[in-house]
Amino acid sequence: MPRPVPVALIGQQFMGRAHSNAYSQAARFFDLPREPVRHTICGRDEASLKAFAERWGWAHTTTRWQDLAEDDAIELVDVSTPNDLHRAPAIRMLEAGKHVACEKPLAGTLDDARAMRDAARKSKARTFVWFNYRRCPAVAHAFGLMRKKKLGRVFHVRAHYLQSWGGPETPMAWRFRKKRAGSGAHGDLNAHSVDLARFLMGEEIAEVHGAVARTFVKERRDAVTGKQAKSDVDDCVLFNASFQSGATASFEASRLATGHLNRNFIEINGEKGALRFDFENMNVLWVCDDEPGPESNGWRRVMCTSGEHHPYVGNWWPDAHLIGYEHGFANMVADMMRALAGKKPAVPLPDFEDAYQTQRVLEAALVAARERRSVKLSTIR
Ligand code: SOE
Repeated sequence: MPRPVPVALIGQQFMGRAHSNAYSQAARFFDLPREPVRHTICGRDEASLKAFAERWGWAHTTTRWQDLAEDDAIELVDVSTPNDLHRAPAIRMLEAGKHVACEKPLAGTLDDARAMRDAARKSKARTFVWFNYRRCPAVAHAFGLMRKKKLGRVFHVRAHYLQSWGGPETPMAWRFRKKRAGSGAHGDLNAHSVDLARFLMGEEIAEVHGAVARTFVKERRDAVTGKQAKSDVDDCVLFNASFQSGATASFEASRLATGHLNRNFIEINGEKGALRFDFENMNVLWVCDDEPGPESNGWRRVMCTSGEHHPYVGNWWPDAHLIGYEHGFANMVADMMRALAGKKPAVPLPDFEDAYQTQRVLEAALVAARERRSVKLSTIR
């Protein structure tokens, strides 16, 4: 039996469920050098915590995240709280010598993200950030093609993450409060796109050339009080950027993109070919190259469902059987366990240092929008 990794998870909402499921599935499907054990679930709502623990297989519960730092049995703490509650627990856990896995974006503000990055630098513990889409097999396969330089010199990166659930009828939630979330669609969705773009390109963004941020829905009904409350985050942010190599990049995140549900889309155009991924069809990677010969060139729809050829797939079902949203999280748990055993993950895992670079790009876009100008990343620290 591989050495266990006792895990504590803070948060019992959407991500609390996604991560609980991943911790319970990973060791069933992967032969892991270390295995996650669901030790403690931490949440503020005591009334629902016991039922959550029972349903998702957590052995212990607590309503105080501070308890986790003092519990020697816990090795990895997963921070899956709203963005304003990442910094304090993450830093405290690192100081206590625990490994930390934090939800994205790393934080609601660049200050918080920097403090977390600094704490990680001082600690011997490992850090991970849940940029889950890196671990869709089609994206991980694209990463392999990019590392093999299949596209040659890259000219363009085109990313958008479009949702449509944020209309005026959607009630108030922490995601619409700047104090809690830091930003709206930007930190929620552009964070994923910027991470994917940096991950696939293997280089940093050097400059943001201009941005627009807009809040269309300024008030929402508070489901508890029934009163109108201020919705003060962006509903969309669009920006243009350059990579260090000179490749251009465009980003658009919106929660008001009528007709799109969860369109996490990225396309890369290079001198020898192009790649395209869309999460709404997540098992597919579109590839354009000159392989068939000039008479048949064009986009090929590659189903990334071959255990032999595509990362992670061989751990799940027989070839050609599709996987879904939750598998990306389980794939990430498998890679975290490999990393904690000193082994290589299937594709690189983002840590606090890496996620801080994404946060700098997000900040540069906000400055560009506010001050209506270009922003060099070297000025954002
Ligand atoms: C909601 O906008 C949300 O769940 C994001 O918070 C996730 O990060 C994204 O993966 C899907 O949409």
